[in-house]
Amino acid sequence: MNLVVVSNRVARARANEPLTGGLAAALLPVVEKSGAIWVGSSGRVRDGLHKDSFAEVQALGAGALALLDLPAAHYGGYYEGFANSALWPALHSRSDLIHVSRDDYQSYREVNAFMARALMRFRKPDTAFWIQDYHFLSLGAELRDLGVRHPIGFFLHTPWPTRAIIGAVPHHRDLVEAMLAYDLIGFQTDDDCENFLGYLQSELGLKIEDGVVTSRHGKSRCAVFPIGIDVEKFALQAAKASSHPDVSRLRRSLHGEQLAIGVDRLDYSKGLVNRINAFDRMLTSQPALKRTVTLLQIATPSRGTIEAYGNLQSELAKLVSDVNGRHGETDWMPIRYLNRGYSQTVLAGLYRTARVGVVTPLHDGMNLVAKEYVAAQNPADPGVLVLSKFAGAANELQTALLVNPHEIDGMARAIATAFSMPLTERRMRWEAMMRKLRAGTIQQWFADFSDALEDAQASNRTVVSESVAV
Ligand code: ADQ
Repeated sequence: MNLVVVSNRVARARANEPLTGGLAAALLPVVEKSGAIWVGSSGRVRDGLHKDSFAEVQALGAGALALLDLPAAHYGGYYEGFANSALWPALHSRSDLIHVSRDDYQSYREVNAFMARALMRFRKPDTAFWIQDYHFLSLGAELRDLGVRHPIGFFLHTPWPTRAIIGAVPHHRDLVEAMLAYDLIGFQTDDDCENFLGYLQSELGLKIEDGVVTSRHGKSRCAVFPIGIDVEKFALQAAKASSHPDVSRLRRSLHGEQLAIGVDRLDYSKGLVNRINAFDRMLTSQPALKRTVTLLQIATPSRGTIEAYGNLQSELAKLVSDVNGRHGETDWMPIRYLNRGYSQTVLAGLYRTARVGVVTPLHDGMNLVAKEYVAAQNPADPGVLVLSKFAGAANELQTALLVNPHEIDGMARAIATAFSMPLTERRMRWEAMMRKLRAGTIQQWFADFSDALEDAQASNRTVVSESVAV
């Protein structure tokens, strides 16, 4: 099978650029090895584009990376507009933040159609397309309209919410109907898959049998493929990174305090405000912890031109400064707050230096930081993961200290418990999590989805002629 992977962002749009998006970071090593062609946005836009607007095609392992300039007239409406101001908030159960301008949906569909036309250049008899994420819900339908009968799979990296919440997105029926052009639709968790199937049944009145739905496009299989990381590579990177200058400097600066770490894109779904409030609450209720602990919060700015993100950035900066102002001393600050990206190597070393990993999203498809933190630990003296129940990763990482990020007191207690946890318990919890990570690596995820895509198409599209109208 000749695989073409499509995502909005691709790794290395610019040489040596740090990867701060989960999708790009996760996909790079496997796509590199598989020989697949990875197509995505170059990050640039242009006027007057036709389908051959590839800025460049460069080698990527045994395959290639193809970067596409997107049409300037539609980019804002597609990316900042419909994808990130309608779909993203809804998919993370924040329908209060949905904000769409009049032409956003049209632009979203135009960019999906534009991408479909561009992809035709990679079509060979044995090609299979694997589309990533919410930016391209309707790309499969556009490819079908161009006559593509090849296998097309789709994987959603975010959660899929309940019918009521997705129903708040303008044109939701149109979009979900378009998704049925995919042979295989993958989700991170059982809940996401069940919510999606529930929508198909109750909103579209479709019949589902063993996860397979029949529509006018033929059959689409819906299934769960929890994404993982390259566990061994990350563990090795973390061990080596201990001597990296950035990591050594951090260790030297600690003067015996224990470190907690948070690493996130600056996004309202990540629960950053609640986390800082919990750290504050912990220091207020257990003042003896002052000077003995520090939180290193790395929050990389993301989608800054969207109002909700700009507001969050200001709110967090103010909150951190308030907590530091109240609890800090001339030679100790409770929170070190950084708005920048780091290489994966440095990040691995920072995780390993921290006794506690704090990953407390309000909603998250999976959350790779949780998995990376676990993989980076020193087996002889591992740290403790404090993890939100609402991250997909909580399904696998059951021996983390699971918290409800809306319960600030409970989170404060869990962080304090993590700091004081004895070595035997830390090891027991960590070993159980490592077994889970090793059973579900990124390599496994890639292989499972690709195999399922091959199988799904073989059985599904044979029925196109006897299809049932949606
Ligand atoms: P994201 O929402 O981007 O991903 P996440 O899964 O946590 O979230 O991945 C973030 C990735 O970016 C991690 O690999 C992390 O190491 C990296 N990163 C974050 N901050 C960084 C920084 N400052 N410097 C360098 N690297 C940084 C989406 C979904 C998730 C899902 C992933 C993958 O929202 O739920 O887990 O896709 O499917």
